[in-house]
Amino acid sequence: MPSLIELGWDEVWAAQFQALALEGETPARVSLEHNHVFRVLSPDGESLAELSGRIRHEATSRAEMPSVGDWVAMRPATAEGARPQIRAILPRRSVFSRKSAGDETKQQVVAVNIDTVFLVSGLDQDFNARRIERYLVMARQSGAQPVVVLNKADLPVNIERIVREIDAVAPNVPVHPVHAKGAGADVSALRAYLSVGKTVALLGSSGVGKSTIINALAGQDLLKTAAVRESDGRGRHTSVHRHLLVLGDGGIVIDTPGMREMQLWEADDAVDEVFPEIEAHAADCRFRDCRHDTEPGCSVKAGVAAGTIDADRYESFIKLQHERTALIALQAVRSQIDEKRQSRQGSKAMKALQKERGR
Ligand SMILES: Nc1nc2c(ncn2[C@@H]2O[C@H](COP(=O)(O)OP(=O)(O)O)[C@@H](O)[C@H]2O)c(=O)[nH]1
Ligand SMILES: [Mg+2]
Ligand SMILES: [Zn+2]
Repeated sequence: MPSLIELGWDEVWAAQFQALALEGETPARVSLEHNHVFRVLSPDGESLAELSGRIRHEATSRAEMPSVGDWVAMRPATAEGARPQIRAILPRRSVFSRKSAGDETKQQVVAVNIDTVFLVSGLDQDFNARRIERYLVMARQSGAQPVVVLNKADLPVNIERIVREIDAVAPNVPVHPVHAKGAGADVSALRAYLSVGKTVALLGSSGVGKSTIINALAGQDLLKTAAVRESDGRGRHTSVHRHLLVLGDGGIVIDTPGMREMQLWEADDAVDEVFPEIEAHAADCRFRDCRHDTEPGCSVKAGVAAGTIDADRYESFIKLQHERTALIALQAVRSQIDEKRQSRQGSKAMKALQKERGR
């Protein structure tokens, strides 16, 4: 069984736990989520826990429920046979979110309390700079450190050229080509991110080899992997759940299923951070709040015209900025609807109470 330290526990978590937990509750980390039942890990082993009524009723959105990677205060199983129960969630240090797939304006939490995000691509697929930029914005926003991992380095491709291309779109981000499967497999470059208690989440399309990388790091087949369909080079969706695992040599990994849509949920300054060359020009724009779109006197557009800013990067920046602005508008509408619903519920409850009292 992993110790608390091996699960990522430290003095700060301990202090937060002290402040939140009641007597008899113990700390545990959520490793898998399955329709409101949660698999949690603690030094006592693995157990299935359910949510306390309070969390279920007070959470105003799915994002306020436990997610894979959360530290929780748990009431152990009782002698009477009641299941362990999650009573509180410790404040999250990092949150990787996306907008949930489809039309709804909802936050989907992908993983929390992660130190590093591996953005995994397969060298058998066309490398997509735009997708990497998008993932980088989301990773920066999460608060975790992004690392680009290029898997399947055994394939006959020009790795140096691809690494150069990535360096151009991901300045200041480490890039590691690795080889996870077959003779000569080597993922040792990734071990530096996996010291005891550190948590890494692996993200990327299905078929890029996320589960295979975890198996290689673990030195055993902990996770199922799937051959890529030859027809379209896409992976099959083997993993449907996010899954947190503790490695024998130290370190914690979170496997995620491939997600087709990766739309931003939040991106305060993250877009600017991923496009430092645009940020650098922005200081010279005529308007301080220039969006570098149609404003006159825009130094960024001048940079694009002069060729000092790459035109594709600029397009990508504008697209992500628009997505971000549209999202903020949608979120505002959403919260108005929620407020109305809550006040309606509130007034219903008030009427019921008045009726009760009047009797
Ligand atoms: N050639 C090669 N194939 C790999 C490598 N890593 C994984 N694969 C294969 O890629 C396919 C998808 O792997 P999987 O781990 O299931 O991908 P996931 O969907 O990202 O978890 C499987 O057939 C793996 O055997 C690698 O380094 N080289
Ligand atoms: Mg997988
Ligand atoms: Zn501008």
